[in-house]
Amino acid sequence: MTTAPALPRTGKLAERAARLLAALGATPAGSGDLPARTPLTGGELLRVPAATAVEVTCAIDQAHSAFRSWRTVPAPQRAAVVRRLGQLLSEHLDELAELVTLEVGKIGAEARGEVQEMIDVCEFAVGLSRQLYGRTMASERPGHRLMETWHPLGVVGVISAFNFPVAVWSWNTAIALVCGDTVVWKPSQTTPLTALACHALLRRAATEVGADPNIHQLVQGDAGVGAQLVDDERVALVSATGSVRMGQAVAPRVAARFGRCLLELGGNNGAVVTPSADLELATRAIVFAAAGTAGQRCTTLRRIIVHVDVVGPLLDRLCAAYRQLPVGNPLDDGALVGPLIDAKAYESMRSAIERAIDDGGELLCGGERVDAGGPDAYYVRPAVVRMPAQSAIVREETFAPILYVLTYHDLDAAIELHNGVPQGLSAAIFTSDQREAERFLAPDGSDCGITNVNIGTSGAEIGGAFGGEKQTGGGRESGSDAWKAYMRRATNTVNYSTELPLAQGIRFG
Ligand code: UN1
Repeated sequence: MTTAPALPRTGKLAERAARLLAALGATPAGSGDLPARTPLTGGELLRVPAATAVEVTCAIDQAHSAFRSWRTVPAPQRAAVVRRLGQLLSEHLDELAELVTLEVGKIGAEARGEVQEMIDVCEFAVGLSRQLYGRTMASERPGHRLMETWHPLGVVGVISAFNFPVAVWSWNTAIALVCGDTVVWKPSQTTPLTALACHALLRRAATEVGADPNIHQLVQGDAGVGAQLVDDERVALVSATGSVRMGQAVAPRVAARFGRCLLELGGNNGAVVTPSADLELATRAIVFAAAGTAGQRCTTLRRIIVHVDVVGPLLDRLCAAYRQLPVGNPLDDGALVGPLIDAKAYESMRSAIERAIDDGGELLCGGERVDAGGPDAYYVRPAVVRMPAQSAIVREETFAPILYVLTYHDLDAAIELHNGVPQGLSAAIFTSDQREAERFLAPDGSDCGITNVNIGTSGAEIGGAFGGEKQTGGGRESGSDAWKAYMRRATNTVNYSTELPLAQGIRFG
């Protein structure tokens, strides 16, 4: 272990968390079954009560009955809640970001970026509230109008993951609320405090603009709580972010009751680096995408596929940059890599590196634990591992900062390797050759939901639809027309003539 400066004690962090919660308008948690830990030291900050089965049912009841009137409030009026939420988030940006740092270990800049993403999506949703457009189509019948109308869907169950504890909630909730849905949120059990804070801010926003605060419900707890949302017929849409395993458990159950699912599951994101790439720019982009957030984004860059002619110079730059990455207390301004979320994450990182080495991989740099927060904190140096082939471990998503390096001779083979994994979230190509860039964006190029040129795989803007293909689950949330997943479409035909012409020219009687 290498040594870094000591961190504040857990007790001090707990006091800080309680003060932040109070400033954000949440009742500081007292006793309860759910421990809120900080990865900064691994210690317990506070405890939060978990919802009982009866409380979950009651939360769904309340969201369901709030929906009955919320759906008839005009969308631009519904937007008032989201507009106020955006303002409150701007006022409390630093406090909420610091709570994210305490609970998840993100460095300050990334935690503030996460809250900024929430503010951005609130603005987007407010604008959207006046643009929930349906089409009018040309009817084949005289004196008829054919059109579609988008209506609110119902209760949306939001299941979110620890790594974006607040932004993913906001993408779903801001859009769902302007669409006229109500929300029951089951956050990760690892992040109960930021959930309390968001819930308090949203309820405050609703109360201040005169809306029914029951449009949002928070249910905290383990997978059993999520299962109730999954199985309850009144939950029209289950929007779940997490592992492929979680998605495989959720999707068939929701499908069995003909509910809707929006899944944001694992990623195994790759970047192709071609001979014409600007290596300086590519290196900076790769370091942020692969080592940022300690490798714990679903968009984290996990594989680079580098042309043999540039692999040497690229790896020289990359390893030099990796060796200088400051790993440590995310409350310090200088840190760029905070801790892993817990011991399990560290174990999976270690075992993935071992498996990669067994497969003939060479650990070029990183991978070791850094002694920063005491025995229960898991700070690691991000790792770069050169692989002879895309073996089974490379095709898996390990939620930790490991970057696998593969090489290629021709672009077709690179694209084949790139797409040769079960996940399909985010992709990038670094090139100055327009043909190569276009080829990567073409139908026979990257098979991912997000595909970038000369930008890393992570850090997507909210204006685009976010999500991916294959085992990533196919869902799209946030920008573009992702709102359609949160509404139901009605096709309407209106006859304003005095005749009754039938479609397809049918004569009946
Ligand atoms: C996630 O990791 O769950 O593109 C979401 C990004 C962020 C969202 C990541 N806008 O990295």
